[in-house]
Amino acid sequence: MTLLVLLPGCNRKDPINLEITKRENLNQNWLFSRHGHDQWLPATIPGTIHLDLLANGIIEEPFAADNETKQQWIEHENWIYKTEFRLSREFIENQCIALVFEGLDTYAHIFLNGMRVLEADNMFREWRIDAKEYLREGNNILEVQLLSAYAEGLKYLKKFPYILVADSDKGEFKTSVFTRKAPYHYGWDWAPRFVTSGIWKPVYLEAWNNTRIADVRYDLVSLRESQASIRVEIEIECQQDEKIWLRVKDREGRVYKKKKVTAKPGTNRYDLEFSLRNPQLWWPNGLGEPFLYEFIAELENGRNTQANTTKFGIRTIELVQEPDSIGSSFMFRVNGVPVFMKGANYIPPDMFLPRVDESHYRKMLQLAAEANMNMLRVWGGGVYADEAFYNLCDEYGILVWQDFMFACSFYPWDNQFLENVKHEITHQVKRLRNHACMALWCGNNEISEAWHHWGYQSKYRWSGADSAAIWQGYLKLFEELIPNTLSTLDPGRPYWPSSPLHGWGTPKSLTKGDSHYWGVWWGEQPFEIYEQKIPRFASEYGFQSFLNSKTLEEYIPQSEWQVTNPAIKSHQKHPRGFELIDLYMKRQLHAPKTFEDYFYLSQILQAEGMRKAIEAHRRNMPYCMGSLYWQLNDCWPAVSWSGIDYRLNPKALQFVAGRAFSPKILSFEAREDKLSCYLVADHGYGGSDTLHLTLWDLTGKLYWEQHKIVEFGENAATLVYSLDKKFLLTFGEPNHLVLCANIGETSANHYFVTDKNLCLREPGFEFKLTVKNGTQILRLTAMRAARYIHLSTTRQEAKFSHNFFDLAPGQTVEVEIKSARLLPPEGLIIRSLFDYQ
Ligand code: BMA
Repeated sequence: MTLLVLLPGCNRKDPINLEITKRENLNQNWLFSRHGHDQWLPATIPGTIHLDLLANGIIEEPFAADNETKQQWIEHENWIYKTEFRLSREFIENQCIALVFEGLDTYAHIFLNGMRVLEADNMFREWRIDAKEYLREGNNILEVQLLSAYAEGLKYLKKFPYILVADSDKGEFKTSVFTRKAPYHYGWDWAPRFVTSGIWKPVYLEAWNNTRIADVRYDLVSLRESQASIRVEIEIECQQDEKIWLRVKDREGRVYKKKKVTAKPGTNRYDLEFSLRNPQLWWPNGLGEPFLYEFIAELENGRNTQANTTKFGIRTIELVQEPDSIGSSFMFRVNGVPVFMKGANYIPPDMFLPRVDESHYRKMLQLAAEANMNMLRVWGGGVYADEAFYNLCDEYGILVWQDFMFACSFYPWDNQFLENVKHEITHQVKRLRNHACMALWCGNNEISEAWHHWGYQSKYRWSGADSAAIWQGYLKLFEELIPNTLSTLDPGRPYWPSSPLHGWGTPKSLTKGDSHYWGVWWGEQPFEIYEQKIPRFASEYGFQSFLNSKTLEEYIPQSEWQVTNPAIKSHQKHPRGFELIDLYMKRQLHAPKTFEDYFYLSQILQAEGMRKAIEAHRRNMPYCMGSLYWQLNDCWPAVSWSGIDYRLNPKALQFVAGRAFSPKILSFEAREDKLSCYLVADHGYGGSDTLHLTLWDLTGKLYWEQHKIVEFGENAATLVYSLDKKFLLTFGEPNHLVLCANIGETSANHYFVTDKNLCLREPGFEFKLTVKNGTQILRLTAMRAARYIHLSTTRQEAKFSHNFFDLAPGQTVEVEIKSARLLPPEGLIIRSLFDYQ
């Protein structure tokens, strides 16, 4: 939501065009100092202490080498930020002036012209105070004292009568749960520990006279094909009685509804309802256009107008949990259509978020959309994402599963804490509820699972009484406070108290609710287990891989690239990470010969595991109606579960998941002697076509083929062909064979043995680089079967539209290349699994 400030005369078509809210941006001229040291250095606002120290040369790049360990002193210090700004008489004479901090990280004492005006203690709240009486014409001074979040949390911890848990918190004392601050700042199994401080979002003064639009809420009341009915609730803050006009219109000036009211001192709420004929709907990615209307809510008081512009998508969304013979469904229905959710879990894209700009979010969400994703889960151990993130999700048709920021820990439940959380929830829900992308609110990540399955009661020696109190605290927060707040602020959207419903070790986790299946990785089970453990909705599952070499090189020189090197080790935050990668590598692939081999091998290992899971989930629709892997992105250059690394360079997973999430896929399921070929099609992709099946020797000899016209339903997984494995194996040894299925552009390959046992031969690539309509195209053919082909370049940067794909013998593929200059043939590197045997 953006506040549109109309400056005098800026909209000449409007008869009434004077402004009533004015903004005085206070992001400039800041200096900062360490408390007790009188050295003032320039600061960037919005920002964070680590970035200011870096910009002033006080610390080195925090992500380089193992600098993290050297920079832990920062979290123990208090920091002071100050700025001076001038105000005109005209500005000062406004009847109301508010000082607004959109975000303070975290414990902040604010002084305006020497007077203490605010104490803040929650990173996720907006802070707005009446500042008029403290301001003066001419020079003004604003000072922000930022207290050590660790020290403040520690005071709270020492007073709190129970031992709470925060296993991810790497501090000496686990203070993170006492502080409403991004949990991942304290360390996670993919994040370093940087407990930041800062004015992390914009700060400004806002001035107006008598009446102000404080909030606008859009709700779809009803939807029929020919008509949508929309209610707009406008919240007006008022000083003295005033007659005002309220209007809802569009950019073209078409007025949908107007109303004359008398605002009373305090907060006033007005409903305006209107209908739209033949509404254009907002559809998730892949199912249609995510159409957005732009509405302007306007306040006019005879002297002037104020306007609020909101993009609003018309769509219905339901979470359908219908009991069936096995358990209950867990399915989203959008505009009446059941939609299989395809996507990943999103974590904050940096440790230092203020430096992430809109173009970074755009690039990331474009990658998600290109990978055919239609849902991201904003995971509860990070932050409520930036406005740009939700705007882009609206634009790309990516639904958001929104966790509240609580993860894997137990939190206090005293009144002060709950009151603080209530403000946080209120602010965030009001901020996000108008977004078409918002699908679901979720209380927390894995806290219910932790309570029931992680053995904390005995590990932390909680007495029966302590256990009961901690669980009551949990219920107060996630079963009372949050749902109660939502019931007035956003009753139409589903609320899910904790993700997942049941722990992955219990059979119930597969019959009802959502599931985090960590039998792979944490449980060391083989990837094939994904084919048996089918949940109703997979909201997490994952496997680690190395980042891209180019990204790592920026932070750790090649000369240090060894798994035992301290710098490399510090970029792997899972205690058994390398060990587990090696364990699975031994099962699936040949061991890496050099450190460099890890980049490719660990990435295809991860991609292959995730492919198995995604395809199994989709083949089992409608039993399973969602597949969100862990995790989309990274917050620093790390070895992690992500498919896109910190620099937004895609890993093999990003390409492989993109194909597995295609609207139409072919997928083989191997069970004993049977090989079943499925076609999974999204809504609108059903039909009939010719299925081609071919069985090859890896060297290129065609043994067997079959063509058949098959029919397949939309929004369904259809078994299109059943094969007898024994029959196929009469043609050759299993390690020499590949079975290929094709329907038009859609294809799938089945290998009869694990990759390490495949007898791959030198693929005999032939390629040609051409230019078609200004785009460089690579036409690539393999003479023999090629597995996990990796295209890269020697020097110049280039992006490939496809990568990490297989080619059947004689098959040709066209790949688009994007680069600043045309890529010369000698600049192209083509490798495949054969090169790593
Ligand atoms: C899930 C997440 C995170 C964690 C990931 C990998 O449980 O919710 O807590 O980073 O697993 O271990």
